[in-house]
Amino acid sequence: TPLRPQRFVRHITASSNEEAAAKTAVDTGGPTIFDKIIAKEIPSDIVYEDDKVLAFRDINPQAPVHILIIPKLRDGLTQLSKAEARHGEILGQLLYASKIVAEKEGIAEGFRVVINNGPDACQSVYHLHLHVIGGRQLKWPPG
Ligand code: TR5
Repeated sequence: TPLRPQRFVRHITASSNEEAAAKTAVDTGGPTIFDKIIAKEIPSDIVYEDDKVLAFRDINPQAPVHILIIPKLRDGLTQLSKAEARHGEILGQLLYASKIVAEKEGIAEGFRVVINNGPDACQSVYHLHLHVIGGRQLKWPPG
């Protein structure tokens, strides 16, 4: 029998609702839920904010500390793979904000920063975001 393309095999083995949902999410370039969070039309638990970035607690935390850091201006950055040289500054600001957030949360000694890019990485919201995860012993490799 012919081999099935790996992509298909991975799609039918999605092991959680989140994974399955992420498989259906596509990068349309349209507005996302994060626009409403930035506009404060939807409440969020903000832990850090400056003129360029916003950090707030993930609604479905995967660890005692699970914070999302997003650029306030998406500027084409629906996902990391859309990054261009002009995004260098905001990318640096997001990464630097992860350190500030880790310190604020008391996890600077051990934390993880994750960016899920695209369906195969289970990205579900197409507005670039860093996950800052910690507060427990994290496993490696991630799933
Ligand atoms: O799967 P990716 O990497 O795209 O991460 C998206 C993250 O956004 C997930 O960890 C979700 O739990 C999180 N998320 C989704 C919503 C949401 C949120 N975090 C805070 N507040 C949220 N609201 C109000 N609505 C969401 N749909």
